[in-house]
Amino acid sequence: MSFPKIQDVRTTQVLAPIRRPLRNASGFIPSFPVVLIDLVRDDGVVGRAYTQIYFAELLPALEASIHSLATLIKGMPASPRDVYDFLMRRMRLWGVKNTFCTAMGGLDMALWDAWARGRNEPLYATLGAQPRALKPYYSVGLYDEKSVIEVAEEAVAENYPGLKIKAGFPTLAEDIAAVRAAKRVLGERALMIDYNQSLSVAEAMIRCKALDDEGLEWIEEPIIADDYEGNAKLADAITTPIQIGENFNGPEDMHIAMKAKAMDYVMIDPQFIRGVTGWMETAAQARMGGYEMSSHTFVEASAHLLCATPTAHWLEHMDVIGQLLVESYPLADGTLTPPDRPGLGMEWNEEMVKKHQVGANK
Ligand code: SMN
Ligand code: MG
Repeated sequence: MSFPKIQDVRTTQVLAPIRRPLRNASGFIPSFPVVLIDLVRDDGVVGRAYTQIYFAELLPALEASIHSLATLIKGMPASPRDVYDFLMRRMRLWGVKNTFCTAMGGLDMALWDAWARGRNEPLYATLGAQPRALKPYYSVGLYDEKSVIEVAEEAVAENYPGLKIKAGFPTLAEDIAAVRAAKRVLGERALMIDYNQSLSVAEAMIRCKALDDEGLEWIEEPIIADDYEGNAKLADAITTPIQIGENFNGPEDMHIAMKAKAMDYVMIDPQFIRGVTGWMETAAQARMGGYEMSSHTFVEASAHLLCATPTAHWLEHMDVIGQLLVESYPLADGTLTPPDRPGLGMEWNEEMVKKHQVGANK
């Protein structure tokens, strides 16, 4: 059997408008800097995916990384697993971390999208899974005791079974006040908080202990993400589950974090985990270790991937590129099921993309 080959990789830098600008304890994201990827195969199938970076200033570097890797794989058979293995070998001396990691994740997602489109089936089906009604939570930024009421009401009005807010105010009292105010509105719905790595281990120990009886679904990234030893101490001392994983650079980091017992739950990011291929390698580890696995951003790819994840937990619903898509991924009755369109099911809304495009050929 001969496989179609990778002919071209085209990219577009955009600043994707988001519903609520995202403030967290470590920075501010007014709109989402994203690189859209169109991977063209020589049989005419185009695979679509995107990558994101948190600061507009870094967007050109992300786009350049995608093109650098693309030059290495052009002309190769467009088999996602073979391309993944080839790049891991070819990049061994330099490593595939950070921006190259996300670039590779984006290319891998585009290759899988093309693969599934070529078979005229949704990605979940290509992965041998059925569509599932996933549990989405509404994910927003840092809101204090007063302003959190409006977002919590939004979550309830839209029937999300959960809400995640950022934490990490100057004082613990402010964190607790925001949590309690949100809880009052949410009732039985889940509440998660995310410190975005802003605390020292000592401070995290104090704050997490103080928050331990607030009925939180999880406490996310209280300290530096790859301080696995520190995370393990917290996970041991705190009853509320400690959640990490969005900063895992590839499935190798899941392996290391599991060995360190660094978390109770895991949530991985489709680009940072290195695409569909890296996700499936991590999902297998999560099953072995018995870890409930949630997703980080990338609603579209995550929706398909969680259907093929044995320990699937929550779907993070932070709509980064919904406004740039022809059709988005709506909630129904408080659940989200991936669409049965071919591949990931994303088509660019050209008009909106043009409007938000960055760079010379606008
Ligand atoms: C987050 C960080 C950066 C961009 C988007 C989202 C956050 C999360 O850590 O978990 O939602
Ligand atoms: Mg987070």
